[in-house]
Amino acid sequence: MKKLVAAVLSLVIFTTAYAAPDNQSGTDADKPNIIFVLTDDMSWGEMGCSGNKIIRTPNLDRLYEQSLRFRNFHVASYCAPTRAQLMSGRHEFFAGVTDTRYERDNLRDDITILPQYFKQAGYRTAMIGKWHLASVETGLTGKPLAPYKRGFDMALYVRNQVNRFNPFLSRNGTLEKFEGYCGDILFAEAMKWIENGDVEQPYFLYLATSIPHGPVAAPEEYLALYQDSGLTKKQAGYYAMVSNVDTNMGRLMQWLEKRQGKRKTILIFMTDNGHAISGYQGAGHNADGTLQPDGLYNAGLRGGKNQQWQGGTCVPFFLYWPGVADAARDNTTLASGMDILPTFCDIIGVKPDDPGLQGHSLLNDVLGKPTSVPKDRILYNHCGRWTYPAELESFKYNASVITDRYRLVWERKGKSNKDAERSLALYDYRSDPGEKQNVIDQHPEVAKRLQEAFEPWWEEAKRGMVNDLHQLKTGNLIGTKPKKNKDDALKKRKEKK
Ligand SMILES: [Ca+2]
Repeated sequence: MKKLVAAVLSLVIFTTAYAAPDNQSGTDADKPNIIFVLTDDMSWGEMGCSGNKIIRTPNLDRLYEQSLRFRNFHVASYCAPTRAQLMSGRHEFFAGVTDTRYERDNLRDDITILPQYFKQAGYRTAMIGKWHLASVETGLTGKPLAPYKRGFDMALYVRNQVNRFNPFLSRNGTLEKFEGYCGDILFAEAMKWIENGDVEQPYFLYLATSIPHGPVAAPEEYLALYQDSGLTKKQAGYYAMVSNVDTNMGRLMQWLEKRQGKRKTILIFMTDNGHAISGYQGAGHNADGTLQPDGLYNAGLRGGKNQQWQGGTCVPFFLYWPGVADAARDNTTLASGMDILPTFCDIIGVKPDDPGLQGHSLLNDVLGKPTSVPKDRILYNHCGRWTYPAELESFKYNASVITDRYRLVWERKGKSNKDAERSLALYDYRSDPGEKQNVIDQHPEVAKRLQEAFEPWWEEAKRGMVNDLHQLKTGNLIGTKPKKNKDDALKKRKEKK
């Protein structure tokens, strides 16, 4: 009850103290700073606040207790596509991103991206850590893909994974060597960048760690936390990396508390996909998304990274905003990584100019007002990752369709992501978050409606896959050529005889 009173009070204070900026010029005293922390390969499962009895995350648990928590927030089930959603406000396919490599992680260069809107609003901008939206220097229309050439004043980054110890990082294109552990370095550099700025100017900081993604490596003091836990060495290392993130979040939060002045700072913590250590299926998960006997705690969700169930796409999203969202509050709006860009634009008073924008602003949700996300919203989750663009059509049903209540999944029967062996399943995830009960026979009309929605979506999505289309058009196909079907080859040989 106390929490509820605090939440209501904070809302009352907010509504009188804050008015969303309605102009697009220069700085504005009402514009808050925004710090957006994104971790890599970490899920609801890796936090004490969601019931994990082994892991140590006291700072994230504290943030959870003070934050607005989006409980039905979905991203792609793997790295680069989620980042494409965040930066573009589009589904990743419509932003050109269908994989983490093969030049299909290049965020198309003909759209305005998130930091550019912050620049329009007069913000100072930085990104620190893992970019993962550029395999090459320039995009298909010849524009640069590096973050410091796309709206970030300062980018201290690598294209993909930051080395765990003593990493090299590019600062606006110039390599710098650092001493120490990557998690500590990224957070320290973030605070340094804030400290060195003009206090009169609002800032946007995007801090994307490359942990706890594999390879597993963490400082001894964090490994020691789990030495008697009964975990395997790899599992303990994974948890140790999470605990390092947690410690650094604690440092950042304490530091911010001392600095909170007239201009408030929004702190967001989010992760880029579901549970994993490394590996294609999501460590500890079987092909059907169930946990292996020695798998790690997954907060009751089915599936992990690269998979199509809740555990692959439903990730933690905590938002802390002093005076606005600073008490425990759960929100269950069907939200998406695509919503970040329109939400931030709404907060800073900029109108996105992208006609292909697909996200919705969550500002109403943040303010505790009725959501502006349509009740009939449908999210399309697709784990692209075809190894060769010529075979993308045969991966068509490596997908799931999510509504406010249901999730339709084309579940594969075999090991391959191709479409040969699949069966349809429907889950009522609101009442069955672990997706144990297939209710397709009880609700065939829902399944039919979602299947019918998916078909035209896929045709449209293909038109957005500019990098795949370019490779197909030029014949310069990058990736692993599929092996010829052995049976066909055998048949042909027999026919010749
Ligand atoms: Ca990831």
